[in-house]
Amino acid sequence: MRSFKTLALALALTTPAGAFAATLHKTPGCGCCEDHAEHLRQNGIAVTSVESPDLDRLRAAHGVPEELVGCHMLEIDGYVVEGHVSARTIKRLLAERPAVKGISMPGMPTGSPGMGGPKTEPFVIHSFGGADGQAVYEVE
Ligand SMILES: [Cu+2]
Repeated sequence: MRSFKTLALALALTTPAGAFAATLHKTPGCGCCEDHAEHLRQNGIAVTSVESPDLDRLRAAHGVPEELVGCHMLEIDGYVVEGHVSARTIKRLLAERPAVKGISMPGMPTGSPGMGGPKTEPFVIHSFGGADGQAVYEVE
């Protein structure tokens, strides 16, 4: 099982552009949302961005906890990804396919993909909607 997971992860990290498709829901006019979409596209995730005026309702419908609300919401392959999470971490999620609803990096940390400026602190990515509720999925 472990070797299968390792293989799946290796495949996911080397999959050619366009192999993953995603919808990014953003507040109308959000610029850093679009910069994050561009980061994902450059890393092989085909993102369509959609302006969603009622993001709160959408998040509630997808079980995103209030404290884990990020900048924007991505739907990809049955998962929800909140905020400026890197393409690498998203590909890890899709390769490992944990039993959670999604992952999130709350807020808009400086230096994260799509956000300008230097990185000043570790990026903590949480998972939610799993059997254990919320957990730390990755620290980048
Ligand atoms: Cu943002």
